[in-house]
Amino acid sequence: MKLYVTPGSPYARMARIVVFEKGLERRVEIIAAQTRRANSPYYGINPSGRVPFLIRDDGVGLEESAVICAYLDHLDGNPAFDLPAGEEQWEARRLEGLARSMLDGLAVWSREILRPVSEHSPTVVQHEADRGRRMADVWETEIDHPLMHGALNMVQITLACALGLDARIPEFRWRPEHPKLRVWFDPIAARPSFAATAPPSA
Ligand SMILES: N[C@@H](CCC(=O)N[C@@H](CS)C(=O)NCC(=O)O)C(=O)O
Repeated sequence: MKLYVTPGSPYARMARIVVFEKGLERRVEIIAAQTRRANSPYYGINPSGRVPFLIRDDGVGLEESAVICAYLDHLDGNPAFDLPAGEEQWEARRLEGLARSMLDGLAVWSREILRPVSEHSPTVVQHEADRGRRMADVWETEIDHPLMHGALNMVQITLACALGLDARIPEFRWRPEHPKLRVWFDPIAARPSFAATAPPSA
């Protein structure tokens, strides 16, 4: 299989983490895609131009980090990161939505500051900075939830990839005012799968 990524994409990082955690390095070739470039040859592979993108062994392409992570996790018939089913699923899905929402905002912020300075929108930057701060405050409380502890799951992976965007966004300084998040994040960030996929600083 081929997994198209960029080194700074938090969504691609989620898929790369699952590859590592599931020991799929020999089955999944990681390929750097040229995104956000006019006429990139990558558009011939994935017309949306987004990463992550997984080309399965049967040649079928999959988009969306959540779908790709679930596919890779289920390959061995023994999924490790699935969220609970039954009545418990609603709590799990609520938290997954909250983590994804934070990640989506931070991804917009990091993209905005990567554009040429003359194209930065102060309005977008302020909006996302405010959102990022509010979401870190929410997570400082939600981090006590039992699902955020114990075996790694998709909510934990999503939140850790969101918080790890501080490497790309110097102004996203969540650490000083969120001590519980810090204590939660540091051991996760030290896992080999997270260390190997840490985003380069912008
Ligand atoms: N909802 C998608 C988001 C993927 C996404 O937005 N990826 C960004 C990188 S962080 C991308 O490929 N951008 C390239 C572009 O917009 O052309 C997912 O979860 O996989």
